[in-house]
Amino acid sequence: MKSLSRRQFTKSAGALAVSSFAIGTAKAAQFTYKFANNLPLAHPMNKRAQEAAAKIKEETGGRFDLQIFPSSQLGSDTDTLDQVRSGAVDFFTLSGLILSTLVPVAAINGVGFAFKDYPTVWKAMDGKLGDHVRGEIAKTGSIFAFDTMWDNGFRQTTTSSKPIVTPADLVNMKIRVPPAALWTSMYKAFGAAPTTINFNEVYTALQSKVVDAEENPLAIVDTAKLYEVQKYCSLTNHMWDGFWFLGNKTSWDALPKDVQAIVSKHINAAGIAERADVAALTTGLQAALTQKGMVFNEVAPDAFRDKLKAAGFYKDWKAKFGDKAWSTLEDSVGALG
Ligand code: X2X
Repeated sequence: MKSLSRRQFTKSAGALAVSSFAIGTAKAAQFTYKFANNLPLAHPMNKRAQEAAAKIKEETGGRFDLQIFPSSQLGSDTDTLDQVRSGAVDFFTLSGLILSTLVPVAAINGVGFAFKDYPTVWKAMDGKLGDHVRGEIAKTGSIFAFDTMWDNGFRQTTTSSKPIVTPADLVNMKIRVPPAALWTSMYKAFGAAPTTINFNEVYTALQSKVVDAEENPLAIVDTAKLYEVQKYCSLTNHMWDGFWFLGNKTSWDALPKDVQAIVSKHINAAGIAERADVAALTTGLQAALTQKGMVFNEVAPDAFRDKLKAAGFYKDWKAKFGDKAWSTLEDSVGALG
């Protein structure tokens, strides 16, 4: 939220300007907004957000200060979703699947083995499928999503116990899943034993063997140092996951139009740059993580897809998402289930 009302700012601006001229101190920002996320500082998301913050500050002449809170510093994803709805935080990047606890259709990009590659992902998320989800997010009235979705990545499966080569290897596997019905449902369909844990507790849960497995894109396995507590990395590519850059509607509406335009321009551009970073990182990370001791293997995805099909996973989720959303997904990725 803004730190000073407009009237307070006008009253104090003169004094601040004089003192900053005289002693060279920075002017206090008129708007200080909080951006919370669950990723480590080293992840491209935070690097690009920091760059965007600097550009926004410069282009608004210091009026807008974007404060970044990485690594779930302000709370777990579940807590932070409440905070962005209430306005306690102004911006929050959240996986569409977790957002589905509030906006059910937002989980749709996470349908198992739906997306085959990045061109297909961005065509859908920058096109009709993304528009549909963004529209549903706006209908909440409390939050909205920026135009550019940020990349999390294609998710891979890590374990401390054994590689996942066929779907049978997942049976009874104690695997951590993020807090979202689609994730739990998918691992139940595989016959695994999924446990819901917010990301800020994943490292410890793996270390203490509360769970033996988790799944995340390589950029996270690396930057969150999950390789320290996981041995095997199976390239299952079972789902593509992205972050909606969410804003609190009331906070946003309190900004002058020119500030809004500068903030959205730089946030959306940072999202595009972050996509390229994650894609570039992913190609080199298998070698880097192998050096750090992880053992990689590939899988035949058809066997996993067939297992989900046989368990009724696609049929169930088509019914939950509804025909319209499902056909928008299938228009992008081809027939499912
Ligand atoms: O919680 C996770 O695993 C993460 C970081 O990938 C998400 O935000 C969904």
